[in-house]
Amino acid sequence: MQLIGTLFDGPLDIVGDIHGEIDALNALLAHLGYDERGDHPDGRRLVFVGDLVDRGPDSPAVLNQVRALVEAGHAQCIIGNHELNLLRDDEKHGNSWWTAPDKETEHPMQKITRSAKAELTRWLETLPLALEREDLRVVHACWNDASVELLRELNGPDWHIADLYADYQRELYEKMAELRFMNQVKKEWAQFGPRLADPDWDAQFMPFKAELDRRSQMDNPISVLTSGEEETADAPFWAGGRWRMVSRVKWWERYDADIPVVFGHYWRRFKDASIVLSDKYGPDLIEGVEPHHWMGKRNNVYCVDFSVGARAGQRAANEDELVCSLAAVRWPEAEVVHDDGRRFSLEAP
Ligand SMILES: [Mn+2]
Repeated sequence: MQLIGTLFDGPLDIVGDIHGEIDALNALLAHLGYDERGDHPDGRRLVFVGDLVDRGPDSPAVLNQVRALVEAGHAQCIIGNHELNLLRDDEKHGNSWWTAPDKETEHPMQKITRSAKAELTRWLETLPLALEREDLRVVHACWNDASVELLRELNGPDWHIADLYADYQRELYEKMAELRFMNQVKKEWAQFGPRLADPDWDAQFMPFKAELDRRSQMDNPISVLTSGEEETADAPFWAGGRWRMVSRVKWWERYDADIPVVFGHYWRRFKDASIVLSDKYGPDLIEGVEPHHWMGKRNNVYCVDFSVGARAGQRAANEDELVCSLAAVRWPEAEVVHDDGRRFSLEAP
């Protein structure tokens, strides 16, 4: 399979993270001009940046719809960190509809059946981790040249992303065990591990845990592309219910290539974004960047994830759901279209 694939030719509509919000997807596709079969009168085609699932009410419907669009040749789709969790059957907050369908969920959610799960797993295994062409790159979280290069060299028929991910993790742990590093991690864990989920802990920096966490992310190119670059934090910080020793990197401030990148993942928000938005990863990395401006060192990088994944929480809290939205970037027009029909021009990259 193509881990790094080739983007369709012609005009594209690149859709941000959907997170199970099937109504938002249908509304957005209608505003973009697609009919119910996914045909567009101007021959446009869709690209999905991943994170189709979790948090919203109907992840199976979104998967089925995107799969049908892909199989009909109307769309391409790449893997996000949430699809990676599904492929690994790794239970995380918001994905029990897939990993543990008998469990009660925080918000109402359509569950997956056993047979649909097997079939959708086979489909997800066919999806690439990034797409590229001469004038554009699309990835879920981060375009990192070294990681893309490693994966591009592996393009071939036999890969399963979940197996490849497990290989990278195993290699790292073997390397760290040889260096007797894991003994240090264990010692540190015995001393401080139980406090990591205690907000009242006078948090100590844990250098061995920090290094293991950093390398688990950065030595695995699948992790880099699907959830971004990370670095050792200056001090422990509290986010998403635990103390963390590594923090996310604004990789776009280092991105120095001519080719623009469109990606999702980072839960960008409008200025007055509501309180239910996740604090899972700590600070908002896109704070201060206008919602419809290019960003980064070369002003040619754009995040199209407008946090529609927070809508389930907003519904439950009776908040204005339109603070968060689903959006798409039209290319080459460089226009952003939201699921309520609002349109904004990006400046030239
Ligand atoms: Mn993501």
